[in-house]
Amino acid sequence: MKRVPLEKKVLSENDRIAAELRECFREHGTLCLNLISSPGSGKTSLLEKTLEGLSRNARVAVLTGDIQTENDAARLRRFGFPTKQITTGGTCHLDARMIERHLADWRLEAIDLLFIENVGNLVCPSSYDLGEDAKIVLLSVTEGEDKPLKYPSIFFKSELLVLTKVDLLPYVPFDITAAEENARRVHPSMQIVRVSCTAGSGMSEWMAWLEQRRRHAAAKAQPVA
Ligand SMILES: Nc1nc2c(ncn2[C@@H]2O[C@H](COP(=O)(O)OP(=O)(O)OP(=O)(O)O)[C@@H](O)[C@H]2O)c(=O)[nH]1
Ligand SMILES: [Mg+2]
Repeated sequence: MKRVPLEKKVLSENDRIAAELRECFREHGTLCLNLISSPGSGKTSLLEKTLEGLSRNARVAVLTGDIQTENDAARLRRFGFPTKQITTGGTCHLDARMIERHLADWRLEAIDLLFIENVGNLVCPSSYDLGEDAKIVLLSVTEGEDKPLKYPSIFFKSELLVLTKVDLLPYVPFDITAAEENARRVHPSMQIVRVSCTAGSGMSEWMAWLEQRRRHAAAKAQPVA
């Protein structure tokens, strides 16, 4: 029986669309960030806190992915920035075609910073390039410090680790130093910020990281002649 290498084909088609998206982002100087974590690690909360802290004039937009519900888009729309929900209907990750489709009626020239909140899942989203400038992985202190070792792919591919819910550290047996060491065993140059969205700690480091990445993307922008 002849085997059909379907997975490879699907992924290479995804890579083709992702490369086109990346080129578009670069032409327009749009910084695109892909936020990935287990369900409930605090992706939407981090985005809420981020949008709350931005000027009303900031040229920011959000695509947020979930299997079902518009809940996250409803939470994020309150801040007045363009926001769309991508409901996958069962698929456990976003793919480049979903991003392309949902961006079709947005003008990238009016967006400096595009956040993509992926479907809550620490495994599948790591295999799908969305054309982003950087993947960001979130790990909350209730999940266990061994997760970078158990799910190395996403920690290897992410530029930044956001350790979330650090306000809960006094109540959970989570060794934050070991978590950071584990992340750096997988990805030695990984940048790390410790954040609490409820207490607000670490938000200035996170915002500074964003600003530095945004300036970098703007400097790299190459408008089409
Ligand atoms: N104590 C504490 N709770 C938090 C913090 N950030 C988020 N939470 C809570 O964690 C829960 C999940 O947060 P969400 O922001 O919805 O997580 P998510 O990663 O977007 O979840 P999915 O989109 O379903 O994958 C909510 O009840 C939040 O209030 C934090 O910094 N500290
Ligand atoms: Mg969410």
